[in-house]
Amino acid sequence: MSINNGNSHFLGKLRKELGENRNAIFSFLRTIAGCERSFLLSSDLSDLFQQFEEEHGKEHFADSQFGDLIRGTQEVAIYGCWIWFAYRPRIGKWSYVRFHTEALDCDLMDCTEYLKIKEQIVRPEQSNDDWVLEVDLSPFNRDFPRPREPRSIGRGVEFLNRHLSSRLFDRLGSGDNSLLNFLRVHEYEGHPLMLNERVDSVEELRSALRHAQSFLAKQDVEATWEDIQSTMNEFGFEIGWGRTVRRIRENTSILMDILEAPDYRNLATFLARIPMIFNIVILSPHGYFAQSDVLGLPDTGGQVIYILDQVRFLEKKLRERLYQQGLDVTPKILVVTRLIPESEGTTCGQPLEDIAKTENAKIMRVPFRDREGRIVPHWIPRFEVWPYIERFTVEVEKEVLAEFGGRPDVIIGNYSDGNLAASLLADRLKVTQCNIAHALEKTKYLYSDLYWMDNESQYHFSCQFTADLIAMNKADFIITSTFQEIAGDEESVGQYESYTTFAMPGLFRVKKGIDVYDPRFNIMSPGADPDVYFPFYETDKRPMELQSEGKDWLFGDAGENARGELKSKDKPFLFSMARLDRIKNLTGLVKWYGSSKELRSIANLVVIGGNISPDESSDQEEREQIHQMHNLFDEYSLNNQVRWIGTQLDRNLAGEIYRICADHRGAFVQPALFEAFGLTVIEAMSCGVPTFATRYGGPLEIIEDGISGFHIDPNHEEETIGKILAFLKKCQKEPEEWKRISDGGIQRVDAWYNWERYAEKLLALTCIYGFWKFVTDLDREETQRYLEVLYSSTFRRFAEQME
Ligand code: UDP
Ligand code: LCN
Repeated sequence: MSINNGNSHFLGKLRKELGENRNAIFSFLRTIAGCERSFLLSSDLSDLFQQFEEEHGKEHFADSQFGDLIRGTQEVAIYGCWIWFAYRPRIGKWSYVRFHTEALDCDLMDCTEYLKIKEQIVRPEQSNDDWVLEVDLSPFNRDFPRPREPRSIGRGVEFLNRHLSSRLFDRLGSGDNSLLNFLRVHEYEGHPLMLNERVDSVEELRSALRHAQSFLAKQDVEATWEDIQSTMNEFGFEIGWGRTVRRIRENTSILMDILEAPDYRNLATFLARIPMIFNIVILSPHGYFAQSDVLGLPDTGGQVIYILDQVRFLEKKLRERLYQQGLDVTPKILVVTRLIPESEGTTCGQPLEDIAKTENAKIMRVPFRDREGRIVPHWIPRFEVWPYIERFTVEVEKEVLAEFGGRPDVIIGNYSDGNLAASLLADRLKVTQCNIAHALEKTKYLYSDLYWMDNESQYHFSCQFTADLIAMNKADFIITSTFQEIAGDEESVGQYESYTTFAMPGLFRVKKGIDVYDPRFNIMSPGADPDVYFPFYETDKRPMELQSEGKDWLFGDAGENARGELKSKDKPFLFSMARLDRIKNLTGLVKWYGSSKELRSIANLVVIGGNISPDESSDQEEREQIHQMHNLFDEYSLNNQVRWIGTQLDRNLAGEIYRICADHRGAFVQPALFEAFGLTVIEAMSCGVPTFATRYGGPLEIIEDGISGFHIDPNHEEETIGKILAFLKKCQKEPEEWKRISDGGIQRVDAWYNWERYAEKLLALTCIYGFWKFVTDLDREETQRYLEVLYSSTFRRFAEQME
């Protein structure tokens, strides 16, 4: 084991404290051992620590290394006389420390030793197996520079630009032609773009640019490419430099500057202006994917909204770009999903569907097939799609090539299954791959890795986590909605970070699965469609029919798609809307409300989610939640104060319901046990509804507590109820308080969650990472090969067993 200086200092201090503060440390370690549990989470440890300090005084570990260790520990493993601490002193950094409770000594260990202990605890029969498959991607990335500061995490493109420009500078100095070659590969339907064969070396390019510049200087800035085309062709230039002389001048001059001395800003600007994106494939295989009547169906939620909005804004930006580049080309976007023949009431059985509010974007549906090639007719949960992905991808390849008449320019994967399919397809077609996780399941389920075998028949995490590892390491770039999605915060582990080091006993041991400092990560938050989610006070934009339909759902007869009535209609109401998954915790919210007399006296409650009749649901978890919801209504007699709407509402109508909630001076509550991002949170905020949202996941970053909404901890019921009550009471006395938070939410979304900016950046990233892939020798051939082995030896084996 090699210990660097920082670590040896840390260990030295710990050992010194062991000598000086022996009794207190020993006593606390014994408290841990006394729990008689094999693992403790950070919250368990912090409860024990708090209790210890209450009993023994705070002075023992004030300003101590041991105290810091306890505060920064994410997990404790207890095995025999050893207590192991997985210590995370800061974002993305981990150390493993073990104490011997009898000898009272401590050591720093490497992660493999720690993982082995965890494996021994879970599967003693496999005891200390040195020969299990150990996945370690670090050797492949050893030479690639990466940022060091947590603040640089998720700003990969900025880092990459700096790195690329200095590399390019060295290369140009040594007469390298890579930039030139890159400019020459671009073509559209057989027509060359940017440069023709007259320019064959960097010297010739410089000379052509000089000629072009003196020629352009004499032209009218408003003249178009057609006006100057023949002369430009003779110099060696082809269409793509700009529509007008003004733009063409600008671009030739940026390129001259780059050839002189590459500067990262110039390089980024120039790359983003090259016409290299015409056709985009977006993969989202699982769930019901359609434009209406699917939201809220099992496994069908924010990802669908996200993609449909993304497509509209991407197409708009792409059209604007191509126009500015001087091309009269209509870009094409295909969202590829699975075709589900048995999906009555939706369009999920149709092979092609035009996407509304776009010119040329379509949903393409390709079926899942079994081994014999028969179409799988029914919906299947996202955890069970694995055996079908490979066959699906092969069929998608044919369909996409036929639809585009060629290869796409970028493939964007969504969620674990879409990202795996994107990896396979991008590999086969040799195009740039972008991943969007939306939500990684690993952090959602406690010990989903360690005890994977216990849950395998329901969740198949063997396949999913292997697929995640493959896809996240194969992608050219990764988009995340928040920082915490990558690297968590000071206290909690990020979703991607949880893939760094973990064990799945009996499957593999992951020593280094991902590095949160990887420059492929880019944070780009989605937005909320401003045509649908706008402030309640913009009355001109609110159609009367929608308002009265919304009020009917809230205050009219319950009918068979709703339960409960709001008897006092003038009260403010708390509102929540989500898929009826356990993790969304809508039943938790109903229970909090039911059990709080005070809350019930101040406000009503409205929840939208699931179905009223369990027979209507095809999903086991949803059926359980439906039963639980009915039980809560009965147990707390909620029929006069809670309206539960159990049907899928069109999002324009849902938008209006947020606004009616604001009209009533109510609040939105997002009570999830974990929420990866939380589109409903930004929707509610955009409509001006003060929002309380879970502190576990994206909402922690979206909302600034007390300014643009509030954080709640769904595990601390009383505190949460107290926080909501305090706000409602304050608003009764000081109505400006409600307005303050409502305005704060609107401003926050305006400033940070914006689809226009998102689309602009996604296109720029595609160009820059495409260039990276092309010009450097870093297209990671070795990594690809390694991941292929993982795919065949592990993923495929487990996926085949599922069929
Ligand atoms: N939604 C809806 N009707 C429903 C349930 C959800 O319109 O009955 C929409 C909601 O407005 C949001 C999306 O579905 O746009 C859910 O996204 P979110 O990110 O909140 O959660 P997810 O379902 O993706 O986990
Ligand atoms: C999936 C989730 O679970 C949500 O938290 C996100 O908002 C949604 O996808 C869109 O990315």
